[in-house]
Amino acid sequence: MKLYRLRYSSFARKTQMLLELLGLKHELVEVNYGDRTELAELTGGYIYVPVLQEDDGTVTVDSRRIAERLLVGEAARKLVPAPLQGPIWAYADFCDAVLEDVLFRIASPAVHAAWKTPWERALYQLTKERKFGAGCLEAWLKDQAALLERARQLLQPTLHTLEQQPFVFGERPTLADAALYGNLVMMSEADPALLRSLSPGLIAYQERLEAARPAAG
Ligand SMILES: N[C@@H](CCC(=O)N[C@@H](CS)C(=O)NCC(=O)O)C(=O)O
Repeated sequence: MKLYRLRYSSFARKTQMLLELLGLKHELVEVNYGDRTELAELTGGYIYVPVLQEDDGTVTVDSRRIAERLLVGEAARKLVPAPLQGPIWAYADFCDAVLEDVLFRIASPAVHAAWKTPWERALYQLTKERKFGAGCLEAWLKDQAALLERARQLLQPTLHTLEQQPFVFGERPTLADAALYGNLVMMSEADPALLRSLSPGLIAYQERLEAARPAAG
């Protein structure tokens, strides 16, 4: 199968971690920011990431729908084990909505600065400003200390949990960890210093989850 992603996308990196935890062989396709022809043709016009194309040609868009499709049978028993299906999905949704809403504002100015060409930076800025208003990237950079403090508050209960057990729901990784990881890797891809300033404990957790992936076959 093929996973279309942008390296800094929390939703794409969550999906990639799910595939890795499940030991599903896949090819990563780093989407060209300014030319999404392949993606548009594949999906009929949806050009967000992630998009998953399975070997039989089935195409699924939206990370939650991809997770719902992947997490059935043995895969669900592994990454959404009973009786915790409800809390695990709810924690993943918290990561994708509440947590992401703060963390992407912290990461976005650095993602913007990292684009190599002026037109990529301009296009990135345009997509953000059309949704969040003119000057949003500068405003988020200016408010970074307050945004980091809000993120620490949101993550504090999780950090307490992770002081007592290796993963969010216990001894083994679940969908919840993949969703949290997606958000953390968005931060470290933007600027590793950002994740460190959020909490050094999260770097150790990120490495622990990466080490828990089965070896690629
Ligand atoms: N609800 C979607 C959200 C997907 C999404 O917003 N993806 C962003 C990256 S995080 C994207 O593709 N943005 C396009 C762009 O930046 O041009 C999901 O969970 O997959």
